[in-house]
Amino acid sequence: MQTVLITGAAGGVGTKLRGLLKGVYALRLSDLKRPTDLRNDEHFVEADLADAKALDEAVAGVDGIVHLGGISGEAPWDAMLQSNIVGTYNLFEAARRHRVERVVFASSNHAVGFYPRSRRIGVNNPVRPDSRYGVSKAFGEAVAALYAFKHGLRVTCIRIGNLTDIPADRRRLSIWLKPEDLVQLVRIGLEHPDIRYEILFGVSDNARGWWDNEAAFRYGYRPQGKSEDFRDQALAAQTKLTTSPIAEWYQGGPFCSDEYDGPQNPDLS
Ligand code: NAI
Ligand code: 15L
Repeated sequence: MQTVLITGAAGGVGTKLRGLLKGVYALRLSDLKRPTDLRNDEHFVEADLADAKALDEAVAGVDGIVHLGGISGEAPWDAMLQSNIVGTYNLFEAARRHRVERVVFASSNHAVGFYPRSRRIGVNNPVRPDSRYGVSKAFGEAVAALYAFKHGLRVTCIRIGNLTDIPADRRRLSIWLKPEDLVQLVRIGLEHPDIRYEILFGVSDNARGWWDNEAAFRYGYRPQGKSEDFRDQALAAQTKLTTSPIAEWYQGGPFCSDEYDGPQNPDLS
């Protein structure tokens, strides 16, 4: 059985994955803070991603890494710089030093948030980050490519839409990711023999989807989640939200409208 390190294991996605990957891999968990529900049979290593030395203990001896750790929304630059930029660089550098073969990087839809909802995009469209957070994910995808092509790691970047049990609102009807579908994508990244460097979209089989996930399908991804099954709940939740024309226009939603001081009637290309 492969030994797999999950960084950010105390977070929302990490907590789901810990349960769903139990028995599939021998898991090692890492985070800034110990998960409150850590069981006796789980192996935890406390490490700040910004501390290269601390990462050594977490990474040594693993076959693969699922890198979820870091700031998961918009934040001031200094914090983003340490956790997501320095932290992600340190993670890949530790993986190289310890000869870890595979890394799955949790990227985000916010690396491409400034595409209008009317456009269908694929992984060959240039990044259009919608926030400092989105910039940090575009950086992570670039570092991942460097370590794949220069140092021989096998790396999969998953641009996650939104992982929840059910889609939370109208925008999430387009980007929802069922937890079990993320497991499929993670397993492709950790096991598929043909992976060198890929960007895949972390999205379920949503009728309102915006992303061409052809690469994922080529690797055998068969998403089971269908957001339309939850349409009524999501649209009911939407009526309680305050939103704005910019947030509604772009795929990144509020990440686009927060701090926005560009044209109020942007070129809609
Ligand atoms: P979360 O915020 O719940 O968990 C992130 C974890 O990373 C936290 O437990 C935190 O303590 C840890 N962390 C933060 N800075 C750290 C540092 N410097 N060193 C070590 N650990 C640190 O986030 P969530 O929702 O679990 O997301 C996991 C990953 O997936 C994140 O990278 C996020 O950007 C990405 N993602 C998540 C999406 C979602 O729908 N939840 C959507 C798109 C991307
Ligand atoms: C993300 O990247 C965030 O980590 C998550 O908390 C959600 O905000 C998600 O994107 C989203 O776009 O809904």
